[in-house]
Amino acid sequence: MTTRAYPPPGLPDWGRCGVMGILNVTPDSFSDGGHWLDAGLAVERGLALVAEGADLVDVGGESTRPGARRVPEAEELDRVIPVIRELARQGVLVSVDTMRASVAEAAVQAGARIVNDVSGGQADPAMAKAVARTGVPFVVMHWRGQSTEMDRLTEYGDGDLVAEVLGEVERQLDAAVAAGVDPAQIIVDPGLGFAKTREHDWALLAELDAWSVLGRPLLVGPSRKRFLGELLADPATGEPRPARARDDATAASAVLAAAQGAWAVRVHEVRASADAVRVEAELRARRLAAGQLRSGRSGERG
Ligand code: PMM
Repeated sequence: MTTRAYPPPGLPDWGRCGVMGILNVTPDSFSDGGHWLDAGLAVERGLALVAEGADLVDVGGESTRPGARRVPEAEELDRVIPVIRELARQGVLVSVDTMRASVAEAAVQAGARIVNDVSGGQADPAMAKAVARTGVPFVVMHWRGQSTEMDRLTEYGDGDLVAEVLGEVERQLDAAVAAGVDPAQIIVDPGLGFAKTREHDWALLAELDAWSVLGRPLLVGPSRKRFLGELLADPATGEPRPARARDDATAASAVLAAAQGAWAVRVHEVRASADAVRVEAELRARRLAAGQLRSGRSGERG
């Protein structure tokens, strides 16, 4: 049966799957690179995401698309800090999407309330300690290597893929906790598209409820990803559907993640997913009231 996770302490409980709007302040992200590089435009975009129903906004200054090269630290700071400061000042719940401890700490000082590290602390050995110092929630995503190499890191055993990924994430969690991160502050993420083939992404999306064994809130990022583009490929040419035409499929994935108990979904185009998770929550409430579902929560504090 599907359980729904409590949020980490200090974050609001939306009573449904939350929606994290994506704000990539980068020239080269795979579907929206270059759109929000100007800080003023980026802030406007962040506020627009909230107006469309985002519960929080994830601000990133470094693309993690396959093949992307690292951005110098100073440039990453220049891109994200002014945007985070202004959005936080205007009351927006902001997470910072970074693999650098220094950026994470500066972002929290500027008002970010969550650190979203796609490497789950593996890219920068100082990250977990920095997160422990700040005390904010920490997204630990399943990750096997940098963007330049992740497409070569898609070998998994012949057995149960979901169990294998969960086992790797458990080791990432142990490392974070050993560095001082409070387990109650950890949010987990299967890392769709990161060191994964289309088959892997589908297998993970089909079994998100298995993640409740970790007892942590689950964030899921299907937005505009390759597995959706390949599903919707042009029947005549076999060309994947372009990234910006994958938003309806993203919303469908979001609601299916919500139905499997996800704490939040991370999406570029907010409105459809925000509406979809509200439909899921309403239906869930009615099914609960009618005794068709048992209530259940994972991620209990402590
Ligand atoms: N995907 C991307 C970037 N950051 N963070 C989390 N927690 N989960 C994800 O799946 C994720 C992420 C890549 O997508 P983008 O470049 O369009 O932001």
